[in-house]
Amino acid sequence: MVDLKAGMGAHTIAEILSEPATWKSCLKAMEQTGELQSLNEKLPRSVEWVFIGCGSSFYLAQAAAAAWTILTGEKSRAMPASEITLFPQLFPAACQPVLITRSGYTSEVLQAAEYLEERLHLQTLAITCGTGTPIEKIASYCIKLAAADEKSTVMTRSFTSMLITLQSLAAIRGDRRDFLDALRTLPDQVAGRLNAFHSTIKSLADSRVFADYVFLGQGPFFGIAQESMLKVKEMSCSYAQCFHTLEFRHGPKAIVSPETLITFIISETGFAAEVSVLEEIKKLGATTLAISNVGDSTIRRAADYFVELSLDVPEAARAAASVIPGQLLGFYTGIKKGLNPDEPRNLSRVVMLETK
Ligand code: F1P
Repeated sequence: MVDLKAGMGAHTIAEILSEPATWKSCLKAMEQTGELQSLNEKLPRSVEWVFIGCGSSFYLAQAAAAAWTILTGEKSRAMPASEITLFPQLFPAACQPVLITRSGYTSEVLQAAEYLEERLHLQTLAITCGTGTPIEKIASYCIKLAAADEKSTVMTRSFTSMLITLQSLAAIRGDRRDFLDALRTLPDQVAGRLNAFHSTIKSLADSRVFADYVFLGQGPFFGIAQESMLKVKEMSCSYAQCFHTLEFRHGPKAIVSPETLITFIISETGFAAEVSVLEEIKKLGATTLAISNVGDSTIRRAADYFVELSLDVPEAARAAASVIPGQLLGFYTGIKKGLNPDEPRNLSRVVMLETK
């Protein structure tokens, strides 16, 4: 499917296209160990859940927090790990902290974990794709998804696999049997759609490079829009921004021109309101990409490019699949600009800070 010059980005594209199979392995591993059920029994109820991370893992925390409240009815929020150690007064003392870190080595996450365990005496839950990592030693509980670990610097299958695993825990906590059953069907459904996503996004990226990439999403799709923005920044060194869809009218639409690609990750819940922003922004002359589970004539008219997810699962369960077009856009725009998505400029796979 993918013919790349000199293996440029070979790890990243292989890991993106391996997502459905990786999700299947992670879901199976969780079922076999039953660790999510036992965690659900051990972890406190009726407290706020605070999802914590850095970079992609912070945007994952945003998507996970939205899904947590939708599936359990419990309060939740997302915070970058640095906020906990720099402004501890902003952290809710009585809560269940969830530390998200692909590598298990990120300094801000380890510092936050030590502070929460040792100073606030909270039993933290960590989720990681690493094995034998420092976070495992600090956190009280740790979910490990070794099958989702990656060679590439940027997070792709680790992001979606950790999100789906946290959604599974939320569905168990919220007694949402239907959601768990739906998640089990997601890998095969997405495997059947991947070619369509791939060819639409590759033809978009091959057609042109934009001066500015904007990603819009609401609810459980805002964190997904954030992560899609980061993928385009990291892999193609392009200028990219993210907003809540309806917030785009309140000022940011001033940047709209044919040089701006505006990507709408459209929810089912806010469909009418979000599509009316798409129509308005198209009239202002933007180039538009719409990602939605189903498309109607309005979307097909107002979107220059359209990715129809067409997944038979509840809305929140579509979050992981809806980030794949952004991953592919970042990848192919990087390739088009002659960059190697496996080695993004200025980036390292893990941010480890010197301790003063
Ligand atoms: C994740 C992260 C990535 C970023 C870069 C540096 O850290 O911030 O999001 O793309 O690769 O690391 P973690 O999840 O390993 O803590």
